[in-house]
Amino acid sequence: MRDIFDAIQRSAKRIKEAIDVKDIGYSQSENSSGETQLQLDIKCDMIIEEEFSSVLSVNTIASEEKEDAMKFRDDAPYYIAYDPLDGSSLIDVNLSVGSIFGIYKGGFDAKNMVASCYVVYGPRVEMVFAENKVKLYLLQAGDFEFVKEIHLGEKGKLNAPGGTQQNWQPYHKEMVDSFFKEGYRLRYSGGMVPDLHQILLKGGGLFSYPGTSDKPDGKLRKLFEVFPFAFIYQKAGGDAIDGANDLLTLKCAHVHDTSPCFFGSKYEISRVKDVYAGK
Ligand code: P6P
Repeated sequence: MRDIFDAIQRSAKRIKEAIDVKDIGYSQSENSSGETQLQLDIKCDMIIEEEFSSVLSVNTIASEEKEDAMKFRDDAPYYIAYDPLDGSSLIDVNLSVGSIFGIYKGGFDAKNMVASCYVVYGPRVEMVFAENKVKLYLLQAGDFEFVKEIHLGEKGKLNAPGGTQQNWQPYHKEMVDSFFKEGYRLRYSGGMVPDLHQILLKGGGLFSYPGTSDKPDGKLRKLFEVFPFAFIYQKAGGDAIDGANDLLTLKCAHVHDTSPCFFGSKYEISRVKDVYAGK
C-alpha cells in the first residue's frame, strides 16, 4: 500500500503544477458521462496513469476520463479507480477541486475496498488517506506532512444538498428544508471533494446527492466517487447510504455506474433512513 500512497502523492504534486498553469481550455472530446473534457482533465488523467503504470502492486486502473478499465499486470493485487480532477469546471471560477482514489483488492467491487484517498486543491493542498484510520496530510515544502486523524461527531451543523432542486422528490425537499429549520447552515460549492472535506473537518452534517426525476440513479459515480467517500465517512465514524442501504454493499455492473448517495454523521443519516424508508 505504501507504493500506492507514494504514487498518489507524486500525482497530486504534478496535478497541482498542471492546475497552476494558465487555463488550457476545453478539448474536443467528451468523457463517458457525456461531459466535455477540459484538456486539463485529460492531462491529469495521464499523470495518474503514468504514476500508477510503474507501481508493481497495481493490476488495473479505471478512470472517470476513460470509457474502459486499463490492465497493467495480471499478478498484482490492487485495482485503482480514480477521478483525476473532480469538479474541474470550477477551476475557471477559482473554486477548490479534487482528485479521488478508490483502492480495491482483487477486483472492482465495494466489498473489496481496502483504502481510499482524496486530494483537495484549494488555498492549500491537503490529502485524506483512509485505511483503518482517516488521516489528514498537508502539502508543505514539497512533502505531505501528517496533520491529524479525522473523526466525525454524532451530529453536525452543515447541510450540502446536491442536485437540481426542481427535480428533487417532494419528500427529499421536505427533508432538506427540515435541517435548515433546525439551524443547519448551507455549505455547497458544486465540488464533491471540497464539500465533503468541509463536513469531515467541521465535525459533521449531511451531503446529499439524491435520485432525481431527471437522474433517478443520481449523478455521482460508484467506483471512483461514491464508494471512496463512503469508505472514508464510515471509517471516520459516520455513515453513507443510498437512502436505505449501506453504499459499500452495492453492486457495480459497469465502471461508470452511478448511485444516489448520502454521506454524514450518524444523526443525519438516521434521519435520511426514516424519510426514505419504503420510498
Ligand atoms: P450539481 C462536479 O461536476 C460533480 O461531479 C461533483 O463534484 C459535485 O458534487 C456534483 O457534480 C455537483 O452536481 O448537479 O449539484 O451541480
